[in-house]
Amino acid sequence: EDGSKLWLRYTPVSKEMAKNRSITADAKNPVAVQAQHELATFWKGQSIDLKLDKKLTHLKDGFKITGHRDRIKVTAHEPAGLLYAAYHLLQLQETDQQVLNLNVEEIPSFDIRMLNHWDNLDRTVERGYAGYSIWQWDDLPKLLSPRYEAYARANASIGINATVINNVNASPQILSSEYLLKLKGLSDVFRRYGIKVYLSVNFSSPKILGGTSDSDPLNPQVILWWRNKVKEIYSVIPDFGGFLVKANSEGQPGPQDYGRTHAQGANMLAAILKPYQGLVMWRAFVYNPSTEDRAKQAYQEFVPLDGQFSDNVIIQIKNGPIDFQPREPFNALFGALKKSHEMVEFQITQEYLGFSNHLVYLAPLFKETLDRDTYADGKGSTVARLTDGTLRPAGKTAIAAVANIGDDTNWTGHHFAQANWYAYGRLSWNHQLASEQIAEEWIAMTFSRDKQFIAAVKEMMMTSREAAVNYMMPLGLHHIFAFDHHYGPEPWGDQKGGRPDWMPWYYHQADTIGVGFDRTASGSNAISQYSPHVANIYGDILLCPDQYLLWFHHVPWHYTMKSGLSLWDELCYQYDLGVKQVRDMQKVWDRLENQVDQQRFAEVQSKLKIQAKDAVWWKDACLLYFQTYSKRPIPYDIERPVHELEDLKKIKLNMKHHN
Ligand code: BDP
Repeated sequence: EDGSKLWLRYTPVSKEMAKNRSITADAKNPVAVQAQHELATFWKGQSIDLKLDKKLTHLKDGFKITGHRDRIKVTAHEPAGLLYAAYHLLQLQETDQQVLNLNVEEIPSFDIRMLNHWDNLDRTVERGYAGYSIWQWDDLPKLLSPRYEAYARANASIGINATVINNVNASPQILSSEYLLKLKGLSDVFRRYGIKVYLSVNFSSPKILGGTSDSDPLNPQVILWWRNKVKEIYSVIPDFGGFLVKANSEGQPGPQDYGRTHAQGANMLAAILKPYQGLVMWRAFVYNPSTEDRAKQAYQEFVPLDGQFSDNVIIQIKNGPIDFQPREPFNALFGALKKSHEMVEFQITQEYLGFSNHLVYLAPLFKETLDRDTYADGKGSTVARLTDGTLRPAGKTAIAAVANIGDDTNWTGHHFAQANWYAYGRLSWNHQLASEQIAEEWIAMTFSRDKQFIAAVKEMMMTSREAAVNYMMPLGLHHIFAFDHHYGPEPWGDQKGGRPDWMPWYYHQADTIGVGFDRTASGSNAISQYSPHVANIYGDILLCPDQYLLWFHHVPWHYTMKSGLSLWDELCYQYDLGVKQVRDMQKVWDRLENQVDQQRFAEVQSKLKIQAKDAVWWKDACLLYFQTYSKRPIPYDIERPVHELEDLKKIKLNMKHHN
């Protein structure tokens, strides 16, 4: 049992049962045929009728299911809706739910439910912790690995319908004719599962690949190059989705290299894609080393451009204002852009959450952002409702997340990291689902349907994200990771000559008085980017929730917290709690030994050991380091540090980006 089957463990019906049934589809579309095939192979009931109904536009690519187990009718507006309905039925079957009197109507929350792969053409993966890229470029398009279909099927089973197959730090080479043909090989497989292909593009492609004098978006030669390239793409891949662009960010080229704005750059591409119904996802992840607080920069850059973006441009915004930290407040851009389409970008790959070594269930993190009320259009302006078309008219609505998939046998490095891929897909389909429900489904389909087993594992998953925050960066601390690889703690980190906005001291601001980043009016005033209601809460030290305290405030060590403890003591107890929570996760897992296959049990068990050791490492490193400022004792009822600070400072992990 190597985990390669993910949550797709349906067992085929017997030959006997298969004989006298009628599972019919009135559509000949390959996606509809796929739906019929899945049900014919795995559904244990009698008759199913799959129908397309062109009138049911309100369903989008969702579906309606009526009837009972032995007589079911599925209707959809799109062929993909039939496929999603098939997986819905199989999920009910696999999780032992009643299929009597079904009357289900599901309409997806977002039109475009997208994965972003940060895969390079040499098959390394930026921030990938599950081996090399699954795209075998050397063999494409001739040889199609069976993994491509398995990948597409897994995505379709949770509603994902779009994939950006290459890194946002994009090689221009992906747009070469040679690679476009390879891409066609992939897109032909994905199409049967309702998945469209998108590409990350390098803004300098015209110059590098096409030999134009520059890549200025207003240069007619440049525009002509893009126009021809886009034409070529659509001649090879007629349903191509569009471009994702990281421009003028972390050294990537962009329109600003030529004195043009993000809007000018995005609109140039959008105009060319428009006749093909193509889209531009333009990333808002921009910041520069300057005296300005990094957390404020994307807002400062993009808000003045609001109203200038074409209607087939969507601004793709990371969930928080810095960078996929274990916990961040929501990005102030959500709602602040009033006339531009916005979408959320999450990170499934655990760049800042212990790679594929730590068990961290991310549904609660995703929901924390989606459910946050920005108050941008009054009460109820959650990030989800601002981006799903409920509150503001939108063209196509979308959501994206950076994938954690690699060529490891179990796809994601850690068996439980599969749950994060699953959870992202389920939430992109329906952002109102509860994290608990998603966990239950996933456990039942991946491990066991035993009620007690599900309850125990769910409990472990549900605490795991808080545990990680507690042992890494409680109370709003952020970005105190080791330089570059972002695995272990390095609150003391200071690379000589390095960018200040990549140094931990920039973020924690520890001194003899206290710790935390003052983002109120007396500090960087990042708080002013939020709507007044939110700013009043986060900006007031008395009202600010503990979980964001050190994000927004520089707080004295002796400050009395809501708990009655001093800040210093509270910090110590939080780190200690994180360690204890991981120890508890170990206990829960060990107790389940007889209920899990040997291989997955042992593999998860040994990952939990790493996580427990890392948690102690984090706790000791952070407490011993911050203690050099607080000059206060670690409360005596807490486990004592087992490391010397000086030894921890010497740890040089040989963690390459690509391990
Ligand atoms: C950061 C990663 C970096 C990415 C960048 C991005 O450390 O590798 O290229 O985000 O999102 O989190 O562009």
